[in-house]
Amino acid sequence: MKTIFSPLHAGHAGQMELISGGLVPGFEKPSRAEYIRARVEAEKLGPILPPAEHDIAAARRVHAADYIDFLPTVWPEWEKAGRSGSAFGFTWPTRGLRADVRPKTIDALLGYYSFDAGASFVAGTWTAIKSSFDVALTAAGLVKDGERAAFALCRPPGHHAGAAFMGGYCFINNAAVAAQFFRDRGAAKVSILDVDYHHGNGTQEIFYARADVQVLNLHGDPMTEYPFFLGHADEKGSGDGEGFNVNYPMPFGTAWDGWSASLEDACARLEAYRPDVVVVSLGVDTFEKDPISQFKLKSEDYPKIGRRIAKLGLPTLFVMEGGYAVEEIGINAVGVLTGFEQG
Ligand code: OKP
Ligand code: ZN
Repeated sequence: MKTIFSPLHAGHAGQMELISGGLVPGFEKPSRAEYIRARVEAEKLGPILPPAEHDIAAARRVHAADYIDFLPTVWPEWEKAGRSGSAFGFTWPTRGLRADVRPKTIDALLGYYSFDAGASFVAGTWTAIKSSFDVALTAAGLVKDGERAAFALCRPPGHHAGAAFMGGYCFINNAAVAAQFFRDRGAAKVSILDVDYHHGNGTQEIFYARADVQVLNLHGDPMTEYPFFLGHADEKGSGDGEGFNVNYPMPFGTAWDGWSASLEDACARLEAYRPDVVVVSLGVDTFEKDPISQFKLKSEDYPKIGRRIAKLGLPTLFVMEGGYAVEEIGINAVGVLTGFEQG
């Protein structure tokens, strides 16, 4: 399978994040993508190709136009305000506050367009976001044109980004953009299978009222795990979308037996839905040694995930999401892909 990769991700570097009472260098760092890229080469998965530039209009198909327009302005506005460091908000329009009035200063806007302080900007962030979007759409184009599968080596990731907000290292929801691209190019139905450790709240929100995109999410139970405020089993979709959103929250410590039972159920529902194409939000932070996660998958489990997905027998786009054990991130992510190729 072909991998689409852009070196422009590397400009999104040195951003800080809040965790456990302090400001620390972001876990979502450039070496993640470099380890994956190196493993794609070492395993001879297939050619690594650069993305073609795509019109940002494709992002507006799933995101609010004002949100997308805001993203490239963040760093210039931050600098204009005389700031350095990482640009992120610190005030959010939660219950009882006004989210219907768009404020004016950069601090206010950063809060207005985010749900946490987990997606911060540095000088190269917008260029990286755009390259990640281009990577997703270029890989989606390969699948649309008949390839059995393609790997979008996206960085930054996307599944926490909603229609009008960023958060959790995510800015543009690459998997959602790709799913919508398939719909716009003739696919009647698309399934998104999100195997990242964290609930893909953005993807769920974007497609929640829609029947044409099925969203299946395997993740740490939001009662105890980030993003905390979405991802429960009783969230099944609304209106036309009722029944087309399925959540599999699992407790801390979940290992292959429990996790693969959820995967099996998700795959059965996916098969019953009979989509034209599958988008896999591929996070490997389910790994036992992941520094910010609490599942117990082993490196030997990842090829089994790929083989099960291959058994669906559908055109498949893999979109990279999380995974923070950088030494093993390539082994695990590419393990899924080689398992798929063998399946
Ligand atoms: C992104 B993806 C506070 C700790 C919370 C957010 C995790 C985002 C994961 N900064 N960290 O789903 O892998
Ligand atoms: Zn994650």
